[in-house]
Amino acid sequence: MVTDAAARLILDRCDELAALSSEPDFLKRVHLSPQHAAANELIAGWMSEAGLKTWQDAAGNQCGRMEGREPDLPALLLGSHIDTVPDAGRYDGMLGVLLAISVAARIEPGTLPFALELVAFSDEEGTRFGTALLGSRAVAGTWDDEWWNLTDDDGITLFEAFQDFGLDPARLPGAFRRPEELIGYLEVHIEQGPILEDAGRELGVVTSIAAARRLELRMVGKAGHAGGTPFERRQDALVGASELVVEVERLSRERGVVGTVGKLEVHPGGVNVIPGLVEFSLDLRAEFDDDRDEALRIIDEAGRAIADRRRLEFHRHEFYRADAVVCDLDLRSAFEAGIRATGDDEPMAMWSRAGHDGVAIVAVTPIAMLFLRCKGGVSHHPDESVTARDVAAALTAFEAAVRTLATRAG
Ligand code: HGY
Ligand code: MN
Ligand code: MN
Repeated sequence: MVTDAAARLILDRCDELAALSSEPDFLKRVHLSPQHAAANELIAGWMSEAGLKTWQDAAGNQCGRMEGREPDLPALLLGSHIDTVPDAGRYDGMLGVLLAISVAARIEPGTLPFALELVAFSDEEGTRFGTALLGSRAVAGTWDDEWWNLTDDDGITLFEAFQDFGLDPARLPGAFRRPEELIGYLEVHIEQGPILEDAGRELGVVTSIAAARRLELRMVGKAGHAGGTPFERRQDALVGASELVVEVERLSRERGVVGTVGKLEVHPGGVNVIPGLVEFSLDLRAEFDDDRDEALRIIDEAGRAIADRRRLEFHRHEFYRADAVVCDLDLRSAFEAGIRATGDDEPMAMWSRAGHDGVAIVAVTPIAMLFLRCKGGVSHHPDESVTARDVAAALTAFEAAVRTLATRAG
């Protein structure tokens, strides 16, 4: 049985990682940053203490491996991500990596019928370059060389960021894993929503990961004098964009999808100038691809209608798309056995409204996820929090799931 001391160790390590931030007043750790390098080093030390051989792969992911009964067996991969959104909580991603390390520390090396590999993915959020899952898509071998030209807010390309980090872009294919090297991927993550807490459950098993699309939207009007321009002559890009923002929420509620406008920039941005241009983001998710795509079609239609009515132009550019991913039933049943090992005889199942690295990894091996509740369902916020008791339950379930797969594999 897992002690609270084991849970406390994990929470203390989350606190240590939370100190590795590019910002003094809040947590932000992005892909290929000095903070990412420091986090990899800290995690490599903990992986090594747990009995793993460690390396940083050609994409900047921190990896570890424990051999099974014989050398070079295919591996069960455990992991999550260590990058964050701006002003993040300290458990989104990191908790899953640290739980995986604690599971490995509880397994006797050389005893499993498969190898155990751990990975701390370097970029699940996409905070620095916009496109997400750059670490896990390298592992999955689904890399797009177009991404080398992505730039961050300082105009640094992904290619240059690799070099600055000490990685050689030409050697990226070294990170690609082949299906025959892996037997599956397990990830434990905070739910990032209130469903488990509202149901009074510590843990839940994930059925599928949301279908998602992310777009940049633009409303183009005409800047003008805030005093002298009569309303009937205005082409106010901000009023047009605002109508669409409210419509995204209304349509999402009506259609049971999840649309969010998280970024919005007004140009030219003068207090006495009618906005001529608004650039804003759309993050759209649904349980199924068709629901996502139909909702986007309707939002697009609404944007055009608002633009027509207000003599504006409406433009959209998609920069991220991930179709819904179904979790593997065998791996999922191992997590259900894990939940039962904590005394919960009716494991709760739910689809993940949040995206995860498993969306990329499923291209190379089957995946499954276990959720643990987080206080108030809060995430992507410094108030993100979990209890030691729930972390202990998650560690018990995670270890039991690995041992269940080992027993099945004989
Ligand atoms: O946005 C998400 O769903 C994830 O936290 N990256
Ligand atoms: Mn996140
Ligand atoms: Mn996450």
